[in-house]
Amino acid sequence: MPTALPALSLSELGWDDDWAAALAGQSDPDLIPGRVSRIDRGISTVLTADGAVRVAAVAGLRLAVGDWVALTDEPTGSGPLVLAAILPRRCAFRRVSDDPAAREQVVAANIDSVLLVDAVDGQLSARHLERYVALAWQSGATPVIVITKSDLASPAEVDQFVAAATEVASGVAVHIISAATGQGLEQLAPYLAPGRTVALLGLSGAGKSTLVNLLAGGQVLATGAVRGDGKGRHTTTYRELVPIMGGAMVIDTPGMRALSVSTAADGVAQVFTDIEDLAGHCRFPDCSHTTEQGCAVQAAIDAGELSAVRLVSWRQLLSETTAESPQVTRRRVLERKREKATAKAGRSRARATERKLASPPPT
Ligand SMILES: Nc1nc2c(ncn2[C@@H]2O[C@H](COP(=O)(O)OP(=O)(O)OP(=O)(O)O)[C@@H](O)[C@H]2O)c(=O)[nH]1
Ligand SMILES: [Mg+2]
Ligand SMILES: [Zn+2]
Repeated sequence: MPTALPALSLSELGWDDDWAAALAGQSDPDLIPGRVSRIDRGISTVLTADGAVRVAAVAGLRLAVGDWVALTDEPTGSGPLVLAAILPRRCAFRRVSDDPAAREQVVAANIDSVLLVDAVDGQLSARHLERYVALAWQSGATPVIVITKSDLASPAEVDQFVAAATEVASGVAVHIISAATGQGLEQLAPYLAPGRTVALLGLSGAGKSTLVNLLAGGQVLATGAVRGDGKGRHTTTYRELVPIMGGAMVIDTPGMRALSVSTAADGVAQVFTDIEDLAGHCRFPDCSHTTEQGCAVQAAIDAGELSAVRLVSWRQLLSETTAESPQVTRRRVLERKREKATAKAGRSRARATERKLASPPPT
């Protein structure tokens, strides 16, 4: 069952003038705005200014948690609200499976920051964190690394964690917190201003739902113990947008392990800006950064300024971003276009039927 949510004003849900303009751009002036908080087997919970409503799926409109949608109460005005449109997303954290034929999933839409939650007792490797950060940059939101459960490690161990995270993600803020002791929570305040939306991502068992509960001031979401081998138990099985104290919204997500960066070329470049900058100083523009004379990347490794492991990682992620064949990319683009067209056609059909029903019978 969806969580019982108090009715919030549109601005508390993140509505602003630009969203209002996007809604006004829709053909129907009587559309009702709402924000998708959860999706269960085709039924979405949408938060409107009058409270939460349940909305049935409409073919061709693939909703994501965090989406702003336009609802209509046509044709009768008294039945359940019907999904009419998804307002264009400002940004979205997307996930693509390694299967090239698979569809892209939007994990969280219209988020301001992505909090990558990494527990000190967890199993998130630096290599894995790189993927998370690349996808977070690609989403258009600001990535932030949150190292949790600091109460379970010594200060020296926590320092090591911070150093490892900083090396992986230069330019990304790193915060150390403990949901058990409350340490460091105040550092998250800037991301949680009224009207802001953050997504919590990370491995199962990292403590995402525990953190949401703490921020929400109550047991809103289920949490689960970590197994003896340090792995989580996949306690959270759906994504959910939860309003928290202070006026922000948090999207909790199930732990994710396999992350493909095949569609995140820009995000990967952003994670490795240090290497990309160095590569710009190599003597040969087509330098492979292996044995060439005047290679600035190898020089940085020799000088101890860049780890060789990071270069390997950069190559690996780059090769994945170029692995998607043009045909597959084209298929994805066509799929998105088809979705849009189907949704539009479905809506005009529904309107034509309504008009027929409303018009007087022929005499
Ligand atoms: N000691 C300690 N334990 C914590 C902390 N935060 C979370 N935990 C525990 O870690 C376990 C996993 O927490 P969850 O919040 O369920 O983890 P999750 O990231 O939501 O996991 P999934 O829903 O499976 O993705 C629970 O037993 C929590 O009580 C913390 O700061 N310190
Ligand atoms: Mg959880
Ligand atoms: Zn080079």
